Amino acid sequence: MSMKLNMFLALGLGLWLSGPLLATEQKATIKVYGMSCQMCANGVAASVTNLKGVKSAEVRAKEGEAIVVYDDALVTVEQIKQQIDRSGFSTKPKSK
Ligand SMILES: [Cu+2]
Repeated sequence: MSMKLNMFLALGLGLWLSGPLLATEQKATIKVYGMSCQMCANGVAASVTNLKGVKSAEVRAKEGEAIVVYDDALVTVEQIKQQIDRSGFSTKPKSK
């Protein structure tokens, strides 16, 4: 079998295997730093749920975390984190 055909088969198999897995609902708990009250948390939640693919976001200021339910075929955790960073908070602890 040629190398090219092997690659083609491997890719096809990969797509076939990952297909059903791509459109699943995922739940991620993301650390959010800088929130001081529930108003902050509400702002983060509103911002995150604006993202396409995000089903819901439960943000707790006290715990400093966002529990996000999303469709991983439409949005990634990385994009959700970027959105949180854009909304004025941080997903990474501040370095001293
Ligand atoms: Cu606040």
